[in-house]
Amino acid sequence: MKPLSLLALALSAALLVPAAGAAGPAGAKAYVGNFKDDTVSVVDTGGHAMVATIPVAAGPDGIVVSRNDRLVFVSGSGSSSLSVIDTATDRIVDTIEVGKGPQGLATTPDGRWLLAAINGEDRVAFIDVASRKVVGSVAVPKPHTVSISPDGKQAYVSSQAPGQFALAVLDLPGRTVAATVPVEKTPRDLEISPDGKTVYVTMAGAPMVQVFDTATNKVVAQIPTGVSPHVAHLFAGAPAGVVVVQGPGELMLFDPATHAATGSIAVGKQPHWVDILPGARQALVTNEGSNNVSLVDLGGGPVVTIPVGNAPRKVAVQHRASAAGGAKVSIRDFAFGPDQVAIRTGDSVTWSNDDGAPHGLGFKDGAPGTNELLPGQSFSRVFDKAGVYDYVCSVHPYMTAKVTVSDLSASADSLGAPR
Ligand SMILES: [Cu+2]
Repeated sequence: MKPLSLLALALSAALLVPAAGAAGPAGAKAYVGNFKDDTVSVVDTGGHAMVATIPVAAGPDGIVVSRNDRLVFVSGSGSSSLSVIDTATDRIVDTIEVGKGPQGLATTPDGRWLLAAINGEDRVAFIDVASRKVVGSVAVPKPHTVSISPDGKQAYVSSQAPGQFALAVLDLPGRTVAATVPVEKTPRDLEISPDGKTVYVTMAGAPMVQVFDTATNKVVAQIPTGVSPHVAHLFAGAPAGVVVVQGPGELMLFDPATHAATGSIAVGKQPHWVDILPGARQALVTNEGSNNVSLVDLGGGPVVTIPVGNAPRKVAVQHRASAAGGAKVSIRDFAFGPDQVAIRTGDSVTWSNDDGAPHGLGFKDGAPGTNELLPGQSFSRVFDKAGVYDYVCSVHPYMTAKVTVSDLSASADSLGAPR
């Protein structure tokens, strides 16, 4: 083989991915903010190991994974910026200046907006995810954490100004404060239920979870807990609600219908935060006092402990088990099988040439394909925009097929289906 063709082969190989046995995480990746290290630990929840450490803005506090799983936003509470991590490379790709002391973060179900509690400037910032620019703010005294309703229309914000502790209810389309609900003690966290009807609130010095009805903003129940509950959350599709209880170092489980405690699972020291894994059967809890995370089976299986950095606080897990999930198409007998696949925005399609002859991929929208997909090779494309994508084999144009991409926000994902 001539050197030139070797180079051409190497260039085309850069676009190709192995058909099977690809290296990389076995499960969704979790991003853990280490408060005292100014780093984020990346944990492979399938392989039970820390796979990367990423320096971020000082005092990592809020963390969210974008709805399409491609980016992670981390607020530096000791800075004035958010660090943006690309999940494909686990490197910082951007820094967004948002104002002094950013804390809690949340994204809208359609993935378009990121809300950031700018604690040092008494406002909640609205960030356009596509342009990564702050486009507006709503005044809220000492905002700490943010939770967005499943319909994307409201946000609840814990407001920690001394003497005026409250839950601020924001109207998102109007970018206004719709209501201010006074509470007796410092609100620590609040989380809206998947049906949007309930908010679970924890407060400093109160060994209970207060359950608010979002229709009336009144307390309708209290769930007694051990000392220092930090976060109470009912994740979509999960078999039980969970409460991270710092004093005893446990994840308490509760029945969302009766608000009764149904069990508890021991985790590490001074647990801080929790997120759910895809499938909603396992949760990941950060242990600030023991510098590790606990992977907890909500059905009561063994707890796996994974070391991370110094003082892990917030954690966010990717919404899907694998970035290369999506759909698979096999090329066989001079045809695409199946010739129609349906995926969601952010998903990928992987084509493998399982035929005896070379094929290719030509996309009608002009996106790069390949003219040389040899037997045994495969090719992947990520689809970020909803639509119908027709394609052909670039070697045999009579081979036609299509990919239908629907918007994540229009799917059941935001309405309580397991994510
Ligand atoms: Cu072909």
